[in-house]
Amino acid sequence: LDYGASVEDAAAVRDWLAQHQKFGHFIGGSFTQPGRGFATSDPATGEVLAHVSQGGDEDVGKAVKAARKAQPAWAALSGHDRARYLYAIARTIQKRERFLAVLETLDNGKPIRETRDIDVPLVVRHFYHHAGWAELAETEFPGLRPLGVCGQIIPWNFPLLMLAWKVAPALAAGNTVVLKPAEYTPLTALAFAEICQHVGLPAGVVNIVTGDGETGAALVRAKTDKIAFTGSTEVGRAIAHALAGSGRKLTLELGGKSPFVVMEDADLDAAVEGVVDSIWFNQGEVCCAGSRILVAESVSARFEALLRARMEKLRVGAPLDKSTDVGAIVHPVQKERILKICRDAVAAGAELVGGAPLAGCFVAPGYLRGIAPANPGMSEEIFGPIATLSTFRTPDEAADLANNTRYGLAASIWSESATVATDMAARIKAGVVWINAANLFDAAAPFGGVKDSGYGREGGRAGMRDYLTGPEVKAQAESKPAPIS
Ligand code: TXE
Repeated sequence: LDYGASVEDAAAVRDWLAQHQKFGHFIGGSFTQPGRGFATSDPATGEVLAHVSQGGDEDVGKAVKAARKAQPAWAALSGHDRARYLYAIARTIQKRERFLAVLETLDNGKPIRETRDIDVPLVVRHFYHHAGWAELAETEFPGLRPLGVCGQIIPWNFPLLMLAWKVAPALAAGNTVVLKPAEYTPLTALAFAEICQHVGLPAGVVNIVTGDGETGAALVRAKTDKIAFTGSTEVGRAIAHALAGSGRKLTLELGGKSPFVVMEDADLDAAVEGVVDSIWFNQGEVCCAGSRILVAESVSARFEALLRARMEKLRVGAPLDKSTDVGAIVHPVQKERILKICRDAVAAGAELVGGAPLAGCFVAPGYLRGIAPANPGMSEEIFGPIATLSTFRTPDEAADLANNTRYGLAASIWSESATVATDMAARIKAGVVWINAANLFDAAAPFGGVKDSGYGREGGRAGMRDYLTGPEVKAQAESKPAPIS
């Protein structure tokens, strides 16, 4: 293996795992005794990494109680003092970034190049950015106050990053949290709990309860003031029903089937690189992946030839090897899900180019061509390294196809003309539209969906607003300069 992190980093992770072996929950500032639970494994090798505990109503209840107890004092700190903790967390993650990158790669299967250069740096950036918001919240949101205790449920595709997206703004706003990581990838959340201890974060401000969907359901039932959920549309819908009429705040970041629109005048080489960043990044396990490629018919043959040549160069393999482009699918269940959608699409007449199932938890990158609009492969989230490829004749048709989905999370448009690109952007119903780019994230830019992709925003001012409550503030509107006549 050509390690993307040093061999010492990998050894440090091995030592840490050997030291722990079994994890309890992190409640009120310390770890509980490990209880009945389950193993978490490296999907690339099947090796068991550690055992974690399965939280039930009682564990969740204790965590919520600890969070409730800690919240008034946390909210009473000056913004500056809360910022100091967030800066300390950011700095500590920065110091441990190689360790966290290896741990994430082992638990999730994603390539080390991505955890090292994308996931963990974005996590650090998120905590630094929200330390700034802790300083500013009082003056930027006059009259608003924290919600109280926030329950947060996160998925397995960007485990530490999703934790950061949820924990950083909640804490900056003066809330305390109970977070449940996904059952496939609990380890970086537990390493984060140690970081909270290391920086001396007051007990109960962050609590982490591990477990599966039942633990998530227990957290939804518990008396928190908000649930922030990222995951499947089905579970999101169930949570929305459970919370209806409760007066508790809810934000949902759900699935997507985002269009990747290549206009006639696009730079085709750049657009092909965009596809690599879009659907073959993170094995396609990305909620905002540009999974439906729509290309202008006049350039589609040239585009497809370039796409295929580029796809065949991608290296699928050992996630810790720094030359790997596509790592392991997170779990055999997810692999089977990907393969089934592809099998059904092919049975219904589509052609699968690439996309072969490989030994273990690996799937080769691929795309479905000649797929009918009504084929479930066109409407369901595949959540793997497989895109669909279809053509359009006119911009009107492109916009119709782009919007022909129950989702509205993201879109990516490729054109050398600013007018063409911005006209198309305005027609697509999605929370985020990238032009000549894909999968770009920043802590300052709000992220979130419309339609069945959910509601609420994470990141930036809008993300902070979703962790505060109180009368709507008119100050912003009032302070707008008068238009120049
Ligand atoms: O998601 P779940 P799964 C999509 C993607 C994927 C599919 C299934 O299409 O193929 O969902 O993935 C917790 N109450 N996304 O089954 O079950 C669960 O423990 C409360 C898109 O893994 O939604 C985990 O922590 N919580 C997505 C989290 O919800 C419950 C990322 C997500 O798991 C629960 C992941 C319940 N009843 C999957 N049941 C994205 N938007 O990025 C489960 N959970």
